[in-house]
Amino acid sequence: MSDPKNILITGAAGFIGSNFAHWVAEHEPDVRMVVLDALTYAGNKDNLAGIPEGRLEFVCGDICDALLVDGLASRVDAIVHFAAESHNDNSIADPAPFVRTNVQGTYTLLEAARKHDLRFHHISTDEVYGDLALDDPARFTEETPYRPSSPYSSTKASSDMLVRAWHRTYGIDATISNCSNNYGPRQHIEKFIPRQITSILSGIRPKLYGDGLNVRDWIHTEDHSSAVWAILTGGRAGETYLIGADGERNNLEVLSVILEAMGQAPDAFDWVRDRPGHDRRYAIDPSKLRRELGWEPIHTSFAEGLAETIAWYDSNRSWWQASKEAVEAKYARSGQ
Ligand code: NAD
Ligand code: TDX
Repeated sequence: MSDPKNILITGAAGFIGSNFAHWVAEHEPDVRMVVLDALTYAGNKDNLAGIPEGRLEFVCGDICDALLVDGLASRVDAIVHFAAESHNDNSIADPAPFVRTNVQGTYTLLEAARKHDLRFHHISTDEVYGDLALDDPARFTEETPYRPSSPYSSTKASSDMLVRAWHRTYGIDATISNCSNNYGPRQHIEKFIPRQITSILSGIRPKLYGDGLNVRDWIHTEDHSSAVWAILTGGRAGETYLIGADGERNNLEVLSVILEAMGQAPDAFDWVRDRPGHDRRYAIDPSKLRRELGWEPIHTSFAEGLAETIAWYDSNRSWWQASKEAVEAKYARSGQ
């Protein structure tokens, strides 16, 4: 058990980290947050708007900057590490920033946690386990062997290995969570769900990779936040927890829900080139998290969560409109 009152959150100008910071602001009134974020193309300081100034200090900087990280670590009692290069398609086009941020950045934070004896929670992904066949009854568990497929997932797997080694060798009080695909407000429009929503809002036809039958296990980002808090405060040192909300759906099904909710014809989309090495199916067995920490998701209706997400992109056009053209131009260059 830990009871952190001052936490350093990395990557909280991005999608999941910002939603976590809002969750903490709302649910944990005694906790003060320091956010370290480099504001890459994926970071947006406005994502933290609305959190009272006394609750959160924003520092623009790189998690690979050991001096900066050391200074911030000396002022907190825990690190929650979200910062990463997070998009598979980008990692295929240019893996270099993924190796740097995801591997070297995690190493830099672990060294600071070791020096200052901090609680450390590492945010990872189900993609470290590779993929499952569509007809396989199995789901990923904490015991599933690592078998990452993409440059992105292999750097996340590497960062998980560093965390495990720093726990075993140096005894740092670390936990890891591997979560499934998140959806919700403030997700970058390069990702599947917001790309399709913002395309429809812009009069562009949605794009489906390959045969559209790849399965992802969707969880609302607010449920991810509550699970991370449960693990940060109640998780056992050295343990891994899988986070998922029984949300398996193939991409065609997800797109169909979006098309219907937005008043489009069921076939109003284009099939495009598949992603090289495209993982077929992810599926999480979250039993350990539920059993040990009593966590339960609150967003149990995917259709409702998606409708709220569509409404968010509709009423926050200034958040995404300026970047839409460039994102689509980049995809067009790779035939997607
Ligand atoms: P995101 O791309 O939206 O945000 C990443 C944030 O990290 C951005 O604000 C960016 O500016 C910051 N960042 C990148 N490089 C940095 C550096 N060198 N120093 C400091 N800050 C840096 O990502 P996301 O989708 O919110 O993912 C957050 C975390 O959750 C990642 O670790 C990702 O692997 C993990 N995850 C994501 C999903 C998902 O569905 N998106 C699922 C499971 C796990
Ligand atoms: O336009 C698209 N059309 C399409 O069919 C895009 C952008 C994606 N896809 C497919 C590819 C995947 O099967 O949709 C699925 C989801 O794609 P992404 O949103 O790129 O997510 P994914 O590759 O599954 O990875 C996500 O979940 C795990 C996050 O981006 C990762 O950070 C996280 O670790």
